[in-house]
Amino acid sequence: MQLSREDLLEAYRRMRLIREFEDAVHEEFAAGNIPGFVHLYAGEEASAVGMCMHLDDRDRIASTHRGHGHCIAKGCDTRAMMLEIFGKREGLCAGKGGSMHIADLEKGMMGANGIVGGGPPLICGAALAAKTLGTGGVAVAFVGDGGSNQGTTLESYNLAKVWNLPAIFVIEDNGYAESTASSWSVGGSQTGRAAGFGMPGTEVDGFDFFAVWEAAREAVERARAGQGPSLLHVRLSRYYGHFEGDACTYRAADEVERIKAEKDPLLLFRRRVGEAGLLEPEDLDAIDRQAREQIAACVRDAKGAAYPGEADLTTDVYASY
Ligand SMILES: Cc1ncc(C[n+]2csc(CCOP(=O)(O)OP(=O)(O)O)c2C)c(N)n1
Ligand SMILES: [Mg+2]
Repeated sequence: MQLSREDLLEAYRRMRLIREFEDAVHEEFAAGNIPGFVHLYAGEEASAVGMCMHLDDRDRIASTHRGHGHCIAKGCDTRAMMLEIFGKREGLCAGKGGSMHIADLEKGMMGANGIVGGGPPLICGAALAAKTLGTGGVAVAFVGDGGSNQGTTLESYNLAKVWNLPAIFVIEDNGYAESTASSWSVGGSQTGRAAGFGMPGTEVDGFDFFAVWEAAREAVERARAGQGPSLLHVRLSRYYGHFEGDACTYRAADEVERIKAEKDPLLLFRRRVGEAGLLEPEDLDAIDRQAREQIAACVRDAKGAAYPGEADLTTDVYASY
């Protein structure tokens, strides 16, 4: 399996859309236009996109509190997402979820999650359903390094193994859980933990889209072939604070600037496809322009849209089956 020219353009488009989306949300939050708590995914794009490029409508993902990138990578509509984050009625969840509870079940995006470690049990259910119904689908949980220490995550590894589920755990290790360094808080190693549960675990350079794509390909192939769960330990970095408003006193002043200059995932992608003669800079510049315009339009629409009204208060409270 190889990446076609269309795949490369699509991967770059999704990564650029995530970056533009997050930069725009950062600005709008600072201007006081967005209610609630917001955690941004900028810098981590290669992880969500490298994995989701292998997924289709059969497949489910569970996200974290840092969920916008996972949504965009899985194909959620950026306009409906932006409206949701602004709390507007036409948002993806009718303006009732916001950033941390954004979901789109039609796209197999089971939700951002305010509960750290909440995603892994969900994907065990989704993977069990896929296995039982024989859909060929896989289920992927994105989990932070902090989330990797939750009992729910470790219990899910065990369930996924004993039930031989088409499940993949993507540990997005951005070096911190809030202000706590993962080098200080994670015992043993992520791949060692995977081995302890009898599943393959792979260390992945999360700045390198191609490395994530390759490791994800193997994990998805295994899952679809009925060979059970896998874990990827993806090392990456977040560019903004833990949440919008975080003063980041626990990080060296130049830490992020250095990473941005040396190994930004979009920069690395551009360099790699350029050196290999796979895409022209103009192809990528056109995507940059389109993404900027698309996200600017989302923000304009979100600002102009209506909030839910009183009559919306009691709808969407219970699910009907
Ligand atoms: C069960 C639970 N405990 C604590 C919190 C508070 N909390 C929110 S995010 C966070 C840190 C998560 O770190 P990590 O999993 O590494 O994800 P990152 O923010 O780095 O993407 C914590 C402790 C929570 N939301 N849920
Ligand atoms: Mg973290």
